[in-house]
Amino acid sequence: MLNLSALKSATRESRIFGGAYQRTREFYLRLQALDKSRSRFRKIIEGYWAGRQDLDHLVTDDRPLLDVLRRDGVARIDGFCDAETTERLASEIQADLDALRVSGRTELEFSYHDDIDGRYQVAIVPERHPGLFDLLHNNDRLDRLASAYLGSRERPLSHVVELKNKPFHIDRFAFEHCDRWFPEFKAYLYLDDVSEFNAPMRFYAGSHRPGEWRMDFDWFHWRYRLPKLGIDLARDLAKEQGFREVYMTGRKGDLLIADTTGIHASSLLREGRRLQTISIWASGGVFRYRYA
Ligand SMILES: O=C(O)CCC(=O)C(=O)O
Ligand SMILES: [Fe+2]
Repeated sequence: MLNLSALKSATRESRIFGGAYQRTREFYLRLQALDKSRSRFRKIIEGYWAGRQDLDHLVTDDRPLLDVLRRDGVARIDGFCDAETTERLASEIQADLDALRVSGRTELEFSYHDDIDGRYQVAIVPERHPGLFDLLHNNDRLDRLASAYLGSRERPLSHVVELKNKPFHIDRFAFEHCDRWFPEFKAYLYLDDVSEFNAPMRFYAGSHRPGEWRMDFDWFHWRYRLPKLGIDLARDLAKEQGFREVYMTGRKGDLLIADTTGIHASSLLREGRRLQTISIWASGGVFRYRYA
């Protein structure tokens, strides 16, 4: 039966709170319009680009890879680890995955992951995962590639193992976004085959390069918080700017490298699971922080 008085009070409340919400939103929009910090941000960005060094000599055999990364913002190293090594490395995290099945929630420095988004991360540490840590943390090839790409000598900032195992969950990265407003180099080691059915990352190739189109997003990110673009805006931009939306599938043992300053998002897990590691290299001094 329809409860009229409950309906009336719900309507009244939604009007009151809806109005408050609208006024708050307008207030923030006005505040942003008045915000004079855009020119300061522009100078910081220009300073960042001017401070980059030419470190191309660090890379010899991987030169074609560096070129692809510069062009597209994303590239794949097929068979980075052979099958046997991949199995051995994956076995190092089995105990953590078993523990996840019980607790269902993982906490990291800047975020937590739980059953709601069906995505879990565990930090890779030398005591628990010696082989994985050594492969990712003491990898001269990756340090050189990352440093040449970033234009500064860098070492990795962090490594995690990530599991996605809840089919049809919309996770927090489903919305198109750019992880940072200055370049970063991320490496993803696939510990599962990744097909169109188990959540390959979507990346807008070409969107990692600096450009006027992204100035407002980057400024907002620097000043307030990470903006989420969403699929419509991202696809409009792709059409306008000539970005190409690609699905980053691959095989177990492949390594995906990406500058996630470019627009990207997760895709839906339809079946099975996706297990991978994520490592981050980034410059930016005081702006260092982790956002996977
Ligand atoms: O899960 C994905 O495919 C994308 C996640 C993401 O946004 C990232 O790794 O930066
Ligand atoms: Fe991201």
